[in-house]
Amino acid sequence: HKSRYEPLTARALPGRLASLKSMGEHLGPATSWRVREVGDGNLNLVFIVESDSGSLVIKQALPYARVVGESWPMSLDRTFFEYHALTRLLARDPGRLPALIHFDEEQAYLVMEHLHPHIILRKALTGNIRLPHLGEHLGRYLGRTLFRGSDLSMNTAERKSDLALFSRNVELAGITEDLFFTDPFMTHPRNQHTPGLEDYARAAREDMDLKLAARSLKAKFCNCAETLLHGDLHTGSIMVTETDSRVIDAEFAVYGPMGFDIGSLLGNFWLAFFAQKGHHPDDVARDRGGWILEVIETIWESFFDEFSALWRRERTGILGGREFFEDAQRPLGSEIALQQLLKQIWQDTLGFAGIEMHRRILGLAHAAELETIANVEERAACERKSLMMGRVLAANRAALPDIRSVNRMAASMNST
Ligand code: SR1
Ligand code: MG
Repeated sequence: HKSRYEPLTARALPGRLASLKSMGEHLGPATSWRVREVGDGNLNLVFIVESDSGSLVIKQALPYARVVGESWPMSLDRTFFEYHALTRLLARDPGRLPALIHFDEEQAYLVMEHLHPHIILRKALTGNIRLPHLGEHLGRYLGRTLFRGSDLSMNTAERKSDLALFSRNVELAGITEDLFFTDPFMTHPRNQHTPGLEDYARAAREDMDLKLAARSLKAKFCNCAETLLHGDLHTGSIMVTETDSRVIDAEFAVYGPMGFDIGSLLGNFWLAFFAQKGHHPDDVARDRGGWILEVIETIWESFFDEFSALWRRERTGILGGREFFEDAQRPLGSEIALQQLLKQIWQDTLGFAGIEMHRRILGLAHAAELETIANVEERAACERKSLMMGRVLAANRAALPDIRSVNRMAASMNST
């Protein structure tokens, strides 16, 4: 029934959405709406609609990948999955994502709260704008959504039905399988990299330990349906002000390992850290780029604390109901099980971060923090350090004990 779908344009939008009750309630009559298209992501159209009464965002899927064009057809279903993911994630961490106003399945668009004066986190990182609450917001978001979307929290019927629903998000899961775990470690026409990185690109294709790590992490992503993931949690999927942080763009949502969301996010933060030298060399020389490492540490620690707190007070699901350890070993058994799980999530996190750091430099979709370094030699220098770090994270993940020592390694790699 998608034959009646038509992409919106800024000019046509007021006429086409005029009869939508929720739009009228927020914005008043369509004749007063001002519309601009602002999408700068890889896939979709994004419109901001403003009037004297307020503003809203409309996000509409295109039947192809915007970043490549019509030669890469893509189904419109991703809006359906984003809608369902948004409802779940909002319930699990209220207020940390934009409010949902309306979903139109046939036209594949969502109407959402317009976040302003928020900016995309990638821009804040590149601009060296400090965000004092960011680490805590994101760590708590990860703890809550990853715990509450899992067997630790959900009952059998709810969990199996969501697993089945999000298992149908096959097209976007397939993109992740290819773009994260496969393309960067082989020759592929979709790959691109900064001139000067040929030796590193070749090394990534020939490095057996790295390729084995990529393969086993891909297997984990495909086979370990541990929780409902955001699925594309990078620094372009977060909008910020000094006091607020919001997670957007959950269309890649799928059941997968908890470490995938955490690792994707931390990998992008480490990329932003290495990119700082290309944007603010004087600050980095005075060691002020280190604030990004502090955010990384806070994210992991806040995730750890929130997840542990939920484990202790909210373990109502299929896996490890509270009565399971109700014997002489309680609470010891429960605490040991928690520490075992957190250790596994930690190692997965590092592995996925290392893979994300490779694919954002050697694959199709790059990170704006690095891409906006105009001097090609400087950019390549930042990217080499990122790849060195990413390799250690992916291949040596079992040997890295804690977030502080990993950050010390990042700082020392950046000091040369
Ligand atoms: C064709 S899609 C490329 C990338 O853009 C999205 O934001 C995801 O990160 C995906 O891997
Ligand atoms: Mg996105």
